[in-house]
Amino acid sequence: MRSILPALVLGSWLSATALAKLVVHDGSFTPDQVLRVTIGQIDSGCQTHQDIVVNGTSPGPVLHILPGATTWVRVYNDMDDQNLTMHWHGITQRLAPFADGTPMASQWPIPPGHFFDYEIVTDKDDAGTYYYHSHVEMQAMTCIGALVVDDCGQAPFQYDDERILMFGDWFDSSSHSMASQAGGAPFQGPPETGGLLLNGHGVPGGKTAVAGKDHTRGKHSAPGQRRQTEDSQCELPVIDVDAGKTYRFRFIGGTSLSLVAAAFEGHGNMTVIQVDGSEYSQPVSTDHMQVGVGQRFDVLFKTKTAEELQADGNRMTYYVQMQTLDSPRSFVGYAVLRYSQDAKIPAVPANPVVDIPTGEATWNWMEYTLQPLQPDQSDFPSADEVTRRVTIDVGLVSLPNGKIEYQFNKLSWFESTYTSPLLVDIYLRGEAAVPNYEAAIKNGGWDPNTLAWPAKIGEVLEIIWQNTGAEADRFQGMVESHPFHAHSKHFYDLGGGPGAYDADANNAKISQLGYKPIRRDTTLLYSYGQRTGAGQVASWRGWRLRITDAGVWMVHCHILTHMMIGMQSVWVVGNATQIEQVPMAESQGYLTYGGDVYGNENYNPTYYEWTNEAAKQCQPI
Ligand SMILES: [Cu+2]
Repeated sequence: MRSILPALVLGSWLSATALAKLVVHDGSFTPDQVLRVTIGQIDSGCQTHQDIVVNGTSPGPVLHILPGATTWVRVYNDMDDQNLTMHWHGITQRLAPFADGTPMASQWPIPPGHFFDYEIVTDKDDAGTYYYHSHVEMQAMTCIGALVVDDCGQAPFQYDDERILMFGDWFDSSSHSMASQAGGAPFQGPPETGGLLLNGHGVPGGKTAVAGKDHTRGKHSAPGQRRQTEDSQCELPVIDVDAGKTYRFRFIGGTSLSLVAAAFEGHGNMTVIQVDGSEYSQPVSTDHMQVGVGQRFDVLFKTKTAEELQADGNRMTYYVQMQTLDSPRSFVGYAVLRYSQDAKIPAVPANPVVDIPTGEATWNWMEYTLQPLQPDQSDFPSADEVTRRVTIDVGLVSLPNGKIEYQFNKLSWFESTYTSPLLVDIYLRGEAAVPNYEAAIKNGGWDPNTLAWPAKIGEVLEIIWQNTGAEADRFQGMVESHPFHAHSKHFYDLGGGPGAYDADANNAKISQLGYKPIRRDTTLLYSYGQRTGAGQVASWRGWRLRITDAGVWMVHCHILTHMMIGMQSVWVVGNATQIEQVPMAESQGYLTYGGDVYGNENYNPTYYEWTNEAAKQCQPI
């Protein structure tokens, strides 16, 4: 029904199972999912305010899709004056190069009043926990939702039911004004979280939770204003469970800046079974979770039996403690694990209910620990296979205009760096728009002309993040933690530590431990509590990966305020011929702002559809 052209067979760098065709999304086309993004009312943090919502709420709806499948998600930009994109965080999108949702890197943003049909192409082994969020400015503060790739058949672990536990930061400010402030001059200083949210709800610092009352909704506030609502949403967030069951808890680091630790009062250890989707891990037991911005952890959680609840005085609620780690000020917040919907939601406890380890324990949590469930299927390259090491110095500097900027080997990247998306530019100008590999090698990995980082298909890269003490005025010698996220292909994490990376020492450590890393898409370059001289090396984090998928892919810190002041990079994998997978005639609609792939009520867009034939083998459970 969707096809108007016969399927085309693709180049050899693509999966043999992939087919592509041109499709018109006219009146006969029904998207698999629809997301409408607009400015709306958010009841959160004991206040109501206006910010970006998805299908009327923040977070938006939980999307369930299948592995080994092509899913079309229609995203409407119903905002009046802001651009929009949607990124499918953790999905490689190797077969949908224009649908990765990175504005000015892989696509033009969706103009107000238009929609874009995102094609999400999953691989057969992509089952796991992901999320979607806008990649424009700091819209991901509220324009966000969970994305679950369901298992193809039975999951390798048994559980009765599942719950999403998505963390968020609460701020007394809108995403647009926070973004303007972050990029402003003079720099006002790093923002602190106002409170932690679980699935969009929470009680921020300075607010008193209301225990167990009926909800009485406050009146809607005027646009841009906040008003205190006495009852509405000033209760602790709740996760409802039944006694005597095993749950798959899908933790999602949907915060804007906080590294969050969480633990459950009065319950036994959890078992980690997956991290960042895509590959199950060997089970690892832990008494608390630690989830950085952009990370996902799936765990098995056993609830108390009816007898155990009875023995505990028929208690029906237990606290979930959530606290920020590795930030100048620690915030402690709470949620409630509830065994009966009749049970009253308790108020915030006077004191912390569990002891969550901090400091050194933060930096050691799950390090050199998570290994693939099926090690024989691991594609972890050995140290001998590495063809190039890119060492990236992470710095913070002051500019003459009073702004401050994060840099990777002295390069910052902003949405405003390019006047058109680099992928579009490569379509229009071919090899001239592709970063020059030789020039980049001589320049710390990035090409001074295109301001992008090239990689060749077939390379085995080691990317070493090297933290340095800030050189910026007022912040000299400061060292922070950064959750670095890679779009497209997942990497193998080599670990991290204080000081400078020592390849021989770390390779020896990995072989001595017999450690086989698991695939990840977001890992933390920790501060290790360091303070050092301006520009001095402070700590490191290492990644290793095989370069396979042509396209324009971003690698960046996932702290939204850090992204706003330059902590992003654009990588170009492959040459122009390898990247231009969509034939020129069929790609025209993608090449201009508001072009023919951006539909509205008067216009049916035409897309290039990639199909993963492996989808046919998957039957959902
Ligand atoms: Cu950062």
